[in-house]
Amino acid sequence: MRGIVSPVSRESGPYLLELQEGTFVRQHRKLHHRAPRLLASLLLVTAVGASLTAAAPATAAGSGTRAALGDVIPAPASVDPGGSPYRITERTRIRVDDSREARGVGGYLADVLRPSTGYRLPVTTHGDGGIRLRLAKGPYGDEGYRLDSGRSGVTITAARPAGLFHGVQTLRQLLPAAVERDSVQPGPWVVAGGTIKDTPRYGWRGAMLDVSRHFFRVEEVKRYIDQLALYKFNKLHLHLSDDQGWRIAVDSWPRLATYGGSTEVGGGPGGYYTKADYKEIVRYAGSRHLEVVPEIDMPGHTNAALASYAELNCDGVAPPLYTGTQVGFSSLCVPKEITYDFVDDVVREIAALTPGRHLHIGGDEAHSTSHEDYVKFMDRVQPVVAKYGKTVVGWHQLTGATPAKGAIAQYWGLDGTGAAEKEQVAAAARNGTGLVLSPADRVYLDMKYDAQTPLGLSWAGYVDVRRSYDWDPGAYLPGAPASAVKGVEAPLWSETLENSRHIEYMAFPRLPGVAELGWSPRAAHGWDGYKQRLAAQGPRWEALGIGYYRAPQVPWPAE
Ligand code: TNX
Repeated sequence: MRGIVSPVSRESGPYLLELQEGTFVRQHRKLHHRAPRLLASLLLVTAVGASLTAAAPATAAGSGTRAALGDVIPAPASVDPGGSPYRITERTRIRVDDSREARGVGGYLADVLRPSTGYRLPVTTHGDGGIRLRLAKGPYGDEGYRLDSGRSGVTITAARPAGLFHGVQTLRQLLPAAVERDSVQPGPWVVAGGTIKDTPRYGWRGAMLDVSRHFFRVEEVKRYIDQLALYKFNKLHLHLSDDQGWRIAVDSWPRLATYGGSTEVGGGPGGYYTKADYKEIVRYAGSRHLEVVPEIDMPGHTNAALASYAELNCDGVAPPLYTGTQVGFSSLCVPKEITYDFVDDVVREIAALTPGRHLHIGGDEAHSTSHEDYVKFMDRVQPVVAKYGKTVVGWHQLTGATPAKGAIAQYWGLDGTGAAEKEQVAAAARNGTGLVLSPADRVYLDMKYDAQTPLGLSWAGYVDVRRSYDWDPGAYLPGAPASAVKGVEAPLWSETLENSRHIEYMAFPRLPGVAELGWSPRAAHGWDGYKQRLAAQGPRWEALGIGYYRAPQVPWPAE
């Protein structure tokens, strides 16, 4: 069994070891899941499962409840209920335009609906009525859609396939939770009547997964992607390198992955993505309309690289691999030319694997790099990202250097971060740097909910469900123009998290609140209404096998 080292174990108390090999008790084939790493762990799982699944028992509670038209997360921009509902029957067809992308969305919807309804639900370009997915010009933007529901059918109209896909997520939530199960359920499958017109507030609705501190296999990443898609996230930021592990194959520097990826926090076996694995993650994310944003954290957080290649160190001596949880002790060697050969090779290879526009270069907690060196480093590295056709994203410390034109800074300070640091970020924003907001004491999903939370950290304080939802990204940073805010992102750091079960316990129920902050208009914001809609998601997660934390702030339906 892998152990967790201090300071995490100290912080996490006696529960953590019990949860180490926690795995799914109930699994679900619609979401990809892991096989238990150790057979022996199964016995333990039964015991541990009791503590975590206590949060999500296998009940069909709420599965027959009918959703009102607006009972969706994120809240739609406009909801106009009325008219007859639509009922999906064994005769329903999924009608699509004759394009590969529309067929793709239709096929995805059929995969969601077929197992639980037991209906054939052919995806076809013919006929009338039924569920229609229609691409048409209109005021929908890149991601918006319109959903019309009435006696003869449900029509989702969008200008782009991503809009159809988001409309399908809305339709899914309008159906009873039991629709998410993988065996035939009784139904009926009724969608309330009326019209939804919906378009996102922000174009960046991200989630970050730290695959470095603990490695997550491709199937585990896909499972999280499916969960993100349900709430209309559109960016998956993968933190691919850190002190504890380098997780992506780089042909020109092969030891990064084979040696630098060979362990993780606590001394477990780690792992890395081959290029084929990474492409498969990118493809799968793309099929769910998410852009993968790869991060190679530099110049700090680089012990795994420094351990793999002695020549990257200023003193020419490779440090040992690191399996602890401290930060800020490593740095690439800024004065050495080979550093920039390394960066060029890595950025080139990762850019070539990445169809998305963005490449994240980290830049946080470079405590072992002098300010002067940090600025020099960023001045040399940002043009390399541009040279390979990508837009720079960096943690907000990048604003202490000179952000490249069009760069995006990801703010991870706290509400209480000092005015000077906030002003540095706001000034960059006034100068054209985009902002993605990830305030740690709001949306760091690795922060404990409260003192009893068995996983996670608490350096930014406890973050309960209301706290993670109840703030406004548009007005968060004083002095930053609202137009600079590109959106929000929920990071999930994995010092204490080892598997999908752990991810879900920390992400649910906070993750959907971040989705709503990123998607819904400010006018739709309100904790009292939100907590009701959130509570209604509980049975859906149970149907999907998502082991969530049954937070006391949320009025979950009785079991
Ligand atoms: C801060 S936020 C970090 C990470 C840690 C995280 C743990 C940021 C850019 N750096 O290195 O994993 O806190 O919560």
